[in-house]
Amino acid sequence: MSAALPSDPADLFEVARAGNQSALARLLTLIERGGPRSRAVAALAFRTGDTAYSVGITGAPGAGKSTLTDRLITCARTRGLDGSDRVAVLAIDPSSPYSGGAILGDRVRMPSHALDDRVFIRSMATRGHLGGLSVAVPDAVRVLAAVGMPVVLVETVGVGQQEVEVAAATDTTIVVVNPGWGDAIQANKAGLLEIADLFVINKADRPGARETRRDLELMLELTDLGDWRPPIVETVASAGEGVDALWDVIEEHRNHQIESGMLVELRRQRLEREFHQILMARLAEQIDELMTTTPFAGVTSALAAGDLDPYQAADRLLAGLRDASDPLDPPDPLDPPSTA
Ligand SMILES: Nc1nc2c(ncn2[C@@H]2O[C@H](COP(=O)(O)OP(=O)(O)O)[C@@H](O)[C@H]2O)c(=O)[nH]1
Ligand SMILES: [Mg+2]
Repeated sequence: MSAALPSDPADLFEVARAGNQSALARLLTLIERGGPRSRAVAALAFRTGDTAYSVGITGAPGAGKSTLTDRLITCARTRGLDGSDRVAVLAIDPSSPYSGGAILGDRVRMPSHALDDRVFIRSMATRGHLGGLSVAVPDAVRVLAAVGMPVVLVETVGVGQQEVEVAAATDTTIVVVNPGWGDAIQANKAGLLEIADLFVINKADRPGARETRRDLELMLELTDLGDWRPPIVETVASAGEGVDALWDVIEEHRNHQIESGMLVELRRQRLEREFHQILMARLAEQIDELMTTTPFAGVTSALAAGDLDPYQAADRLLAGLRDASDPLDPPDPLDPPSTA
């Protein structure tokens, strides 16, 4: 399996499409790292037009997301989605117990899964990727789709705003809570409520599941819902209880999205958001670069000296960005911005 992999992204795709998991892992590493090769991989994946149905699993640390994901892999393998039994997992939660492409638990209990080339599991970090998680994850999902993965499960810890956004960028978003959740996690409750297509009360073996359900139902009543009312499913992921019912609800939501035309519309909106994120990240990068150039150091000193107010300083910088498209006529940033 350690045969040398091609370095050209197009060749890597070909090998990955033939089922080579190391090649697929390499493609995702390139995506993570950012830079020109990442762009090449992203472009190749995008051009195929292939899509995967993505399911986000988010919630507080310890809620049971990884355990649940583990169970959902089994559902995907045995029941499939849309007639396919392949499945990929992207773990964005750094504490997830996946190591070296193996998920602890099932793989240990079922050694045959260790060689299961129909399951691909990957933890993701996005240190080098411009735009961070919110751009790297959609890229990664498209790479997985392009090599033939029909379903991608994305485990994200629902604490930061960016993580919540990543979870929201999946076709079906599952918010995992536990009994007693109402009092425990106030911080990002509103954010999580907003993105949930369905709720899972995991650890339903513990006291308080009924109260948590009531709590959620009450909140849903106060929320302006569209034509999909997020169902609430109780599970005991550690024992595999309720997971089949959860898979049913995922399928239901997927069918609803397809039949209502929402899937196409939401994917279009997400692509637009992605485009916006990339633009923002690139502009931020350009601004940082400009700030290190001598003329713009002048703007900063003029600001410090009180000759420019912060708005004027920003005007100068933006004028510089606009005019930077003409490298033969670099603008003097201390000149008043052109009114053209
Ligand atoms: N009692 C109980 N424990 C569970 C259940 N599901 C998961 N756990 C345990 O909760 C802990 C955290 O689970 P994990 O899946 O790593 O949570 P994550 O941080 O959300 O991914 C582990 O010790 C699990 O065995 C459940 O349904 N009931
Ligand atoms: Mg986890």
